[in-house]
Amino acid sequence: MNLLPRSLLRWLRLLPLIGLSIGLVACGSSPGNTYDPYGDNARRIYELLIPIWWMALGVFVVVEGLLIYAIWRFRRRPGSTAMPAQVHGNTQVEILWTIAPAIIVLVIAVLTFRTQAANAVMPEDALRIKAIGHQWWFEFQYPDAVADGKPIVTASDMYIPVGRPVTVVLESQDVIHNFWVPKLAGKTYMIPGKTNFLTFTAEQPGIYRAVCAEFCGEAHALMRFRVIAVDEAEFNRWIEQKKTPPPAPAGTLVVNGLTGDAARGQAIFLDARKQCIACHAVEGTNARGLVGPNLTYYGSRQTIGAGILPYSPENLDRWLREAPKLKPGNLMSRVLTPQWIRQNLSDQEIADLVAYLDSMKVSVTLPPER
Ligand code: HEC
Ligand SMILES: [Cu+2]
Repeated sequence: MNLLPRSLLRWLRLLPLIGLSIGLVACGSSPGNTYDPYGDNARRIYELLIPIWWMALGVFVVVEGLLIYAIWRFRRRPGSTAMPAQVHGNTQVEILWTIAPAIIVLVIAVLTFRTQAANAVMPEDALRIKAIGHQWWFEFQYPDAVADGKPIVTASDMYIPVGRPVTVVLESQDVIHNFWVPKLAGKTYMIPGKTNFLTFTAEQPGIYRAVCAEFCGEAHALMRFRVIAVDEAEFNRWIEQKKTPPPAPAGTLVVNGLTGDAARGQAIFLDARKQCIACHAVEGTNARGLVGPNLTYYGSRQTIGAGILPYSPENLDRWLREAPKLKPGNLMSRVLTPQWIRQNLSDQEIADLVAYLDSMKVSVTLPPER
């Protein structure tokens, strides 16, 4: 004999499923959570989502309720053999279920247009930042902060001031990308040959994760960036430091047991045979390549390879050796193939390059991760 009635046992079998659902819902604290906005743009989208969510719940309850009621009320009863009454159509019901959804959709449309209009406002005093999508990394230019006739340029870390509207001018170098900072602003396309605009204000200091949200080729899933929102004074301090090119490199750094020399690293970096300057720029040197990210003050970056590794000299060493494996398809590895690296960069040269790139630093006080 069973200890528990059969029907109860059957319900118990649902427990793992319920546990799994609760577990998945608990993923809510992730950095991509749009239910936890920290910016006005994302907050408006969130505030649009909530009424739509309730309307959807209402539709669900009414439709499923009617369905369950019909199944129960008109179920086959024991002993009944007769065919149920066969009906076709009911004009009143059909009018009702055409008009009711139309009204719901209309309400959603009005709410959506209101949100879109509010999010499209571009205040005159907004800070402009140009964001350019590349396969597979994001470039950021600060046209309001010009040094030596050129805007400050960086990649993967987008610094913004807290509490001040930022208008991101979105462009693409190659294919269609999509700029998405889930906790700050809605997705916006970066389209080659067309300029889009996205305005938002970060309400609190923080490091916000962001991604490319449009499939753009082999390494699309490894195309990330961070928005680093700091208070206005700190932001201006960052800008001012970036306006001056890095000083002549000096000092050494121990990476994986080898002592890298920053000055020697710079010489390797600038040596045309080592290829780096064909694709990378560093302000104040004759490295002016535009294919890859601008590496000025690289030592202050938060990540390596468009967000795939946290920044550290050890990870930079890994990137220079294993980029083809760490980020399959990346455009640097078309030239720096595993074989090319083996033949052209010794362990010592890699240590020197790491020491050089790591030596270029600006000082910033980082806000918390959100
Ligand atoms: C063919 C062009 C090309 C050459 C040559 C090249 N790179 Fe790159 N590099 C790139 C591209 C493109 C990326 C971005 C890859 C990605 O994230 O998808 C990159 C990324 C990097 C990064 C990471 C940048 C970031 O934003 O995190 C570093 C560091 C780097 N390269 C250093 C070097 C060094 C040092 C050399 C010379 C030994 C070199 N590169 C040669 C194109 C090149
Ligand atoms: Cu992309």
